[in-house]
Amino acid sequence: MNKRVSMLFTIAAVAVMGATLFGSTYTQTQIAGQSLDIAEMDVNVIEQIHQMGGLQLVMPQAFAETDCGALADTGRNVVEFNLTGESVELPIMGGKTYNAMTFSGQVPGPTLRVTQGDVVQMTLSIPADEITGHGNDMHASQITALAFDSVNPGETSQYCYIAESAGVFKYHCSGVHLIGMDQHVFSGMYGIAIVDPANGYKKLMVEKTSGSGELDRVFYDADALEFQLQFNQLYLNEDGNYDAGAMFQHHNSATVVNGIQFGYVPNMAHNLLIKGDVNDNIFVAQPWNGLELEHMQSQLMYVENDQHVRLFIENHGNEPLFFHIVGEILDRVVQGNRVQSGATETWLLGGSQNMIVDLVFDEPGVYALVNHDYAAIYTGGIGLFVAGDPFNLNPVLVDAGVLPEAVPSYAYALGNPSDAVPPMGANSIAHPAINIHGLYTDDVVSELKAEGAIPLWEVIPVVAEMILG
Ligand SMILES: [Cu+2]
Repeated sequence: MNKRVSMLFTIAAVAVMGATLFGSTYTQTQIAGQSLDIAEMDVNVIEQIHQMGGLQLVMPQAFAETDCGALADTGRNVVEFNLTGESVELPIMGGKTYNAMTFSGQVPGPTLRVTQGDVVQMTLSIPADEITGHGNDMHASQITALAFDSVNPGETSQYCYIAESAGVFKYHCSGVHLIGMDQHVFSGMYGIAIVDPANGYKKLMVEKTSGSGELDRVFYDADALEFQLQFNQLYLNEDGNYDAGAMFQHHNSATVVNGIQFGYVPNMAHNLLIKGDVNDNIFVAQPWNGLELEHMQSQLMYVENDQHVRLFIENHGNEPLFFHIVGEILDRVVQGNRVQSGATETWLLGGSQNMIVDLVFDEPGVYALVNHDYAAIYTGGIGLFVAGDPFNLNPVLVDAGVLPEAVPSYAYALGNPSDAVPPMGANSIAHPAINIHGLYTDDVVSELKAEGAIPLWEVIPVVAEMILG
C-alpha cells in the first residue's frame, strides 16, 4: 500500500515539475498539491519530458574525472563510501509515520569523513525491490553531474573524486534524471561529508577580560568534542506522503534537526533524575517521551565546561537557518577553510550552505540551539545542550553507584545521541559514551548496538532502580 502511494506521489512530483518546465499548464490548482489529481494532468507534458530523456539533455556529455581505477593508482588515501537507496516508513511526531526515502536506512544518511586530498570512492546500490531509482550528488566533489545520474533498482553505480576542499558538504539524492529530486531530498535522502583540512583544525582563541577588566585571550587546543547538526523541513500531507504543492509554496509541515522535530530535548528519564517524577516535564516540548519509543526517545547533548566544542552544521532545507545558541556566543564561524566571523550571536545559512562553529560553554547550564526563525523554533528546529552539572546530579549518581566518581558532563552516565555524533577525525575528542538515537530502521539500530552504542531504553530502568532503590 505504502509503496503504491509513494509511487503515485513520485508521479505527482514528476507532473508538477513537468508543469513548471513548460509553464502553460502551471495552474494554482497544481501548486496546491493536496488537490493534485493525476487523472487531470496534461499527459503530453510528461510524454514530452519522457521523449527528451528526462532532463538529461541539459547536461553536457563531457569530461568525467571519475575513473576510480586511475584515481586509485595515485598513491592517495582511498576512502570507500557505500550507500544503498531504500524507501521505508519512519516515525514522525504525534505517533504517526511517513513514507521516507533514505540512504542506508537512516535520515540523515551516514556521514562521510575524509581528509582533504583523499580519494572518495562512492558506491550507490539500489535494491531490486526498491520502488524508484536514486542518485547521489555529493557537493564535496567537483565532477560532471553525469557521474551522479540516477541508478535503477537492482543496479549499482560508482564514481570517484578527490576531496580537494576542506569543509562540510551536503550530499543528496538527485532524483530520477533530476525529476523528483525535491521529493527524494525532503523525504530523507540527504547527508554530509566532512572534509578535514590537510593540516588539521586550528586552535581556538577566545577573547576574555580578567582582573578589573583587562583584555585577555584564552587559547584552546584544536582537538574538540564534535557534533553534527543537519537542518531541514518536511512537506507532508495527512497521509504522510510528500506534498510537492506545499514545497512550492514554502509551506512546511515540520522543521527537523537531524531528521527529527524536537529530537534533542529531555525525556521521562531526565524528568525522573531532575524532578523525581517521570511525568513532571522539565521542558516546554517533550514529544518523544517514553521508553517504548526506544531509539526515538528524545535525548540531550552533553558537553563539559571550558571544553572546545566543534559543530558541523548544514542547512539542507528550503528555508534559511538563523543558527543561534541561547545563552552562548558563537566563538568562531568557519566556512570551507576560512574564518567568517568570531564572537557572533547568530549566523545565517541559506539552502545547501554549511559552517563549522567552534565554541566553549563557560558556565554550567542548559543551552538551546535554535533556528532563530520563530516559525522554525515552534515546529521543531530546536535542541538542547547541557554543559557541566547544572542540576548537581553528580552526588546522586555517585551515591547510587551509577558513577564511580564525579564527572565533568552527563555524557559519562548517559552518552551522547548517535545521530548527533560524527565519525572521528584527527582532531576529535572521543565522546565518553554514545547512545542509540536517530531516525533509523531496525537494521541500523542493530548495527549501532553491535558497535557498542548504548540502548538507553534498556539501561534507564536499571539506573532508575539503582537511584530509587
Ligand atoms: Cu532518491
